[in-house]
Formats: sequence, C-alpha cells, structure tokens
Amino acid sequence: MQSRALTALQPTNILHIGNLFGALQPMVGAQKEHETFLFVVDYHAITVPQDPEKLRQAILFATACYLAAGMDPNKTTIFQQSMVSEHTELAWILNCVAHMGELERMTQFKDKSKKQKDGVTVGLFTYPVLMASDILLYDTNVVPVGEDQKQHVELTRDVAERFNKRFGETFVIPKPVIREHGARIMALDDPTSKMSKSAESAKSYISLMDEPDVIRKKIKGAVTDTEGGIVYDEKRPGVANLMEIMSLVTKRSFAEIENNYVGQGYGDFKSDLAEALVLSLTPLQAEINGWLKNEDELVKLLANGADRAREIASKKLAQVKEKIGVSL
Ligand code: AQP
Repeated sequence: MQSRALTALQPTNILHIGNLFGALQPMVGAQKEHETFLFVVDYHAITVPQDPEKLRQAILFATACYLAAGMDPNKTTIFQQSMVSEHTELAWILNCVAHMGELERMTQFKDKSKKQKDGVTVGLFTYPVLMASDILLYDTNVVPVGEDQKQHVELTRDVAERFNKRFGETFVIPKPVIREHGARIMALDDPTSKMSKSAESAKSYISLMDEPDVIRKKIKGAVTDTEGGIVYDEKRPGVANLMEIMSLVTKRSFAEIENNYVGQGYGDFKSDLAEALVLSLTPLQAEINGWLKNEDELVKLLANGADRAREIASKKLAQVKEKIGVSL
C-alpha cells in the first residue's frame, strides 16, 4: 500500500502565509509520493466561539485555498471533518484512552485558554484527542504540519501506542513532518510569537487575501531592531523572520539574500519583500476568487471527498469497536 500523508487546517479566519508555507505547500509536494488526505477541521474551529455564517464562509474559503494552492481533488481526498462522523465517534473512544495530564501539558491549550474571556470550553481542552482521531482513522504514516502542531502529533503517537498495547495492533503510528524552512513563521508585530490567524491585530499576519497596499503597509510596519544590516541571525527574530519569508517567496538562500543587500537598510529590503509577496499572492488570489464563484462545485467536491474518506474511516472505526468489545 502507498504510504499516506494527511493534514488539516481550521476554518477560523482567512488563512495566512504561515499556514501556506507550514502546511499547505508541503502537502502539495506530498501528492507526488503519498496517498494524500486534506480536510477542513470545522469541529476544531468551534472549540472557540465562531459566528455561524462566517464559519460557513471560512469552510468554503479554506477549500478554495487548498485547490488554488495546487491540491488536486483527483489525487487527494479533500473533505470537511464534520461530514465524516467517524472522527467524533473515534475521538470519544480515544478520550477514554488519553490521560488528563497529557492534555494539560499541551502548550496550545495553555496559550489559547488564556485568550478565552468568556470561559474555556471542554472542547478546547480535548481537541488534541479529536486531532488524534483525525489522523489515526486513516492509517496515516506522515503528518506535514507547522512546528506548533508537533506536540499534538506526538500525543497522537502516545495514544495510539497505548491503545495498540492494550487492545492489540490497530493503529499505524504516524510521524510529524516539519519542514526545515517555513514551519514557524512569526507574527510581524511580535516576532517572538507565531503568526496566527486568530491574532487580535491584523497587523501581525499577511492573510492570503490581503490587497497589495495592505501587504506593503504591514511589511513596512513589521518589527525589526536597531542593529541594521540584512543578516540572518536567530538572535534578531524580526529580521530573521522577514528573511525567512523572503527566502520562501523568492526561493533564494539566506546567503544569496544577504549578498543582495550588503550596505542596504531595512527600508529597501522591506519594500522588495512586499513586492515579492504581492507578486506571489496576486495569482493565488485570482485562483481562490475563481473557485469561490462556484460555491456549488466546492460543496460537491467536499461531499465526494467525504464519501471517499468515510469508506476508509468506517472500516477503521468498526475494527476499533470490535477491539474494545462494543461490537456484538
Ligand atoms: N505561523 C505559522 N508558521 C508555519 N505554520 C503554521 N501553521 C499555523 N501557523 C503557522 C500550520 O498551519 C496548519 C493549520 O493550522 P490550524 O489552522 O490547525 O491552526 P493553528 O495551528 O492554531 O494555526 P493558526 O493560524 O494559529 O490558527 P488559529 O489562530 O485559529 O489557532 C498547521 O499545520 C499549523 O502547524
């Protein structure tokens, strides 16, 4: 059997360049060597309050982004998580295998729960278990993710190993795949925190749909330092982050970028970076808008993907139910 790669993104807002570099682009590449699954994790999104109409739009928008970025529905099973109920059913079973202490250690839970002023939902706490179920249902071998999701894939491995030990070989143990560059794009207004689509200030991210002038303004305002000089140095997180983005967008190494900007200041570099981003995002935006004009086609594509996913997921769930003793 061909090895399987799987990843998913939350429809929490418009995707940003971190989501593109960290998860979507690696998945486009994975289509060449793996059987691939890419889905919209709408049940992860509702772990924090969402406006229902915006959520519906965000699900369609994420799907349009996948297709525009180069995901091919003939090669990849593209679907919406809530349409395959096996995900939540297996999550319940895995909730009875995962330990409270393991979930309490999740740094994303600690970060996100601090931001919830109206109370922290139980769903936000247990969402890594739903993610484990997303992965384990498909006998996934590799999970291309950004750095922030590594801990959740490691939890998935621990839960799967515990289940296999208790009930006999059932789940494939998945590996996180973190690309060397682009796995942790930092916020423009605070380069010590990761770029996030639910950030309070839109100045912190470049969304995939930002207009050229918005991109120019955001990059111009990006936090750097007072040292000057376009040199890659992790101790200078603002400049390092902008160089990382430049390197990903223009496909040039840090050394090439450094050579290009010897003796130049942040102003020239930032203005070139903004233009490079405009150049690369403009055709992507045209593709996304093209897909969004055809909502019916997106809905149909997601339904077809869900049918394909369900075929695999239902078999795995039946196997799990048999193992735990609830199949009569
Ligand atoms: N800053 C980032 N750099 C590189 N990769 C990133 N990813 C997220 N942020 C960065 C990767 O994108 C995929 C989808 O992430 P998600 O939608 O499941 O949610 P997230 O990880 O919590 O990402 P966000 O953008 O910060 O969303 P919100 O604000 O809604 O929580 C994952 O592979 C992730 O690693």
